Amino acid sequence: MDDLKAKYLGQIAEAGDENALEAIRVAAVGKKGEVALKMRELGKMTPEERQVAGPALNALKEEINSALAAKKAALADAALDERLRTEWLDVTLPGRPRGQGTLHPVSQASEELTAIFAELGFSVAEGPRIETDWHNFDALNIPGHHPARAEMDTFYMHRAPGDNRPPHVLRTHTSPVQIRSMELQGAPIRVICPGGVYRADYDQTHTPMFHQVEGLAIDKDISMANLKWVLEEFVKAFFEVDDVELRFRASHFPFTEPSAEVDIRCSWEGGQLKIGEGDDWMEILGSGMVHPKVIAAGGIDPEVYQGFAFGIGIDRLAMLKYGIPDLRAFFDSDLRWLRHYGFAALDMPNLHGGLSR
Ligand code: 2NL
Repeated sequence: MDDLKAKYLGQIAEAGDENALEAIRVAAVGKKGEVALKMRELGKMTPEERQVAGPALNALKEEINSALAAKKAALADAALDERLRTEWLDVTLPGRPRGQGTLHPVSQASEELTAIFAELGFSVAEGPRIETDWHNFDALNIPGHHPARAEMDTFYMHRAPGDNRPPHVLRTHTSPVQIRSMELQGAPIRVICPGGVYRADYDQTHTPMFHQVEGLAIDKDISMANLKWVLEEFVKAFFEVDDVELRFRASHFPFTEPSAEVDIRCSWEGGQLKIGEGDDWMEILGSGMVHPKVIAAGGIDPEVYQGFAFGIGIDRLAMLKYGIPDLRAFFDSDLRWLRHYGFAALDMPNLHGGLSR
């Protein structure tokens, strides 16, 4: 019996894992283990022998069981120690940096010019991009036969078969938003309408969707002098120059009379654009005094009220301001060119969506 005890306690001490321990348990104190076999022999013993051997076997069984339990606990402790040693986590490590998005330059330009016109007393209006042909064309004194209405320039929406009403269009300018603003608000009114517009045109300098801001000011004695001052203030603020010279060239739009295209004095010396100095002129917008028919279409009496309007391409303004040479950059969805050109908005808090546009 002492041999048995020495054998199993020795094996238990040597056991390297729980599986080894279990094998020892089965062999020693299992139902068919060595201790059980010995117990079966008790029946053949004399009562005197049995009185000694019985308690001794029970004591041996208990000793082996408690040695097994102690070793099992020791193995678990060792395993935990090993995990604590190898699986530690440095909670003081800084987080992994995440890729950062930025405002699109067109959004940035749009927010900047909205803020500038707000200081000049203009509110902001938005409208649908799918328009009635009346709001997009008729109200703006663009007649049915005008080339702007040609299939080539305008995206027309489909009508259901048998529905013979005129089709809706993707707005070709934001002027219809101004018509809607006049309808809603009446006169006097000062409003700008920035947003995306659509024309069926695609080449190196035209994309089928681009962005425009139109402005409208109507009151009893608004004149072209007011238009000139507002545009000067806008150009100075937007391009961050102290002074600027504007040149009005006679032009023609169906919705204004008289109409003028506006150039700003600039220089391209060394390929670098400087605004407000030099001998070159750069066209930046179209404008004029709102045609009386357009004022009437907005539900305002043209005998009492008059006003100016203008339209500017935001995409080109953004390109000029941030030095982006290629229109296609706007459609790349790629931040590399933005970083390359040192776009200032990368360093600015995101104001987008904070403005009602
Ligand atoms: C351009 C520049 C322009 C307008 C847009 C306008 C809007 C209303 C009434 C009268 Cl509601 N005019 N917008 C005026 C002049 C120019 O856009 O180059 N357009 C083809």
